[in-house]
Amino acid sequence: MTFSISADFIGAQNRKAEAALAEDYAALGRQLERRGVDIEKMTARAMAYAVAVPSWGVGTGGTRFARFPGPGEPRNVFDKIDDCGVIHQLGRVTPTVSPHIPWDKVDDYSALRQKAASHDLTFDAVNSNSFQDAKGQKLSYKFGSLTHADPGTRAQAVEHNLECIEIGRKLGSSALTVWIADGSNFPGQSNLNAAFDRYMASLREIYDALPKDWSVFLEHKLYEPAFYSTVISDWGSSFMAASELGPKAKCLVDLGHHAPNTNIEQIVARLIRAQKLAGFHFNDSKYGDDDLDSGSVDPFRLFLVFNELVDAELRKAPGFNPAYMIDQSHNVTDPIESLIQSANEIQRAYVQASLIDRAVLAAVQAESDVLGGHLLVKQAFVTDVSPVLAEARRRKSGAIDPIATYRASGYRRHKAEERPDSGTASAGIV
Ligand code: PSV
Ligand code: MN
Ligand code: MN
Repeated sequence: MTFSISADFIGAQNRKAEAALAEDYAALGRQLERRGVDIEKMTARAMAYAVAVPSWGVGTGGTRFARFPGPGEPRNVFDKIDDCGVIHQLGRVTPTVSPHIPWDKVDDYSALRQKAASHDLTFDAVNSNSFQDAKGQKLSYKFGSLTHADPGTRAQAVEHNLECIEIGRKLGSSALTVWIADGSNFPGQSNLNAAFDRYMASLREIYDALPKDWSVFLEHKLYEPAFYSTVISDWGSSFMAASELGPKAKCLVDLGHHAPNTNIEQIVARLIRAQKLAGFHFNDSKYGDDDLDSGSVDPFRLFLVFNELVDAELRKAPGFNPAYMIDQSHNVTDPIESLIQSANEIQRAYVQASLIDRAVLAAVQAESDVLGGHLLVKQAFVTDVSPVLAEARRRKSGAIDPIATYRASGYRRHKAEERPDSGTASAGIV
């Protein structure tokens, strides 16, 4: 028997926090009422919101300098699912897991699906990986994968993506996320347009193999590991590719994959307008693709992204159905705590953006009331909706204070005993 956190334990922890929550919830309810906002509607929205956790996020990440594994790390994808189960059990906002192949390859996918179901989890978009050489792989991706100059290497990378679709079908997923590291490190190393043409030819093969109800998410990234040019470097390249491929291809926005100071929320708005927004890899950053915890450095930017998303949702923008996923590297924290906290911050941004009266905002904008518009947005951002998030968790049998409950449960200590050979999984060190 492996250790798990019982519903009784969560109930007992919640009882200690219930009275304070009721007080805070009532006070916030009165404040919102004065602003014409019904707190119950906000709580219902919080309860309906969901974001996927990355299977690779529950292992300790690292940098190219070092990795410092924590105790009781998941040893394989089954352990990872157990950890994802705890994140959802306590936080109640992460009912899906985004797998990464080959890191999560197993012999029996129906067993993996059952394992996930035992935690009330299902699978979200499958991430392919042609940015590393897998064990026993015939041809290397050192000089590229889907855009490699050698047709054999390209064919191998295409084949890998087709295998990811097959695995995804078995797991009940309906999307493939493709991020490639292909690019160049030296001017003259690669023909910029020829590389893009090869990308299109490879993606065409993958696109044509997609099952009827599937989508392919194209993930752009400005730089790294290619430091001179990257084939799918920006939303322009991604949009060009997705447009040429067809309606099943859309553009995935990883918040860390842009130049500093880029107006990401405007990119999001444009992609919504073009019906090409696939979804997100949420994380935070200060300098580059830092993969820091969502909302930890710049929660205002996260909120402004959600301002566009909620605007699109409420006006029922055509084709708007983004896949929300987290993509972070937890190098110095307990990954379970980081993911609980990050999902909470993402959900917070969603609820904060939901506070804005869209009709009033449109009216002040129409009058060019500059500060009026800004104040409406800012007022929503500075509203502490923590009681709404806690109440949403309580009503869904989660923990009022999920990180405190996790710590009190001793889950990590138990896993350290149960997983003596941990620290070995190849989980998210990119
Ligand atoms: C690349 O930086 C990336 O963000 C891609 O989404 C990968 O799938 C992910 O990291 C995990 O390595
Ligand atoms: Mn990503
Ligand atoms: Mn990244």
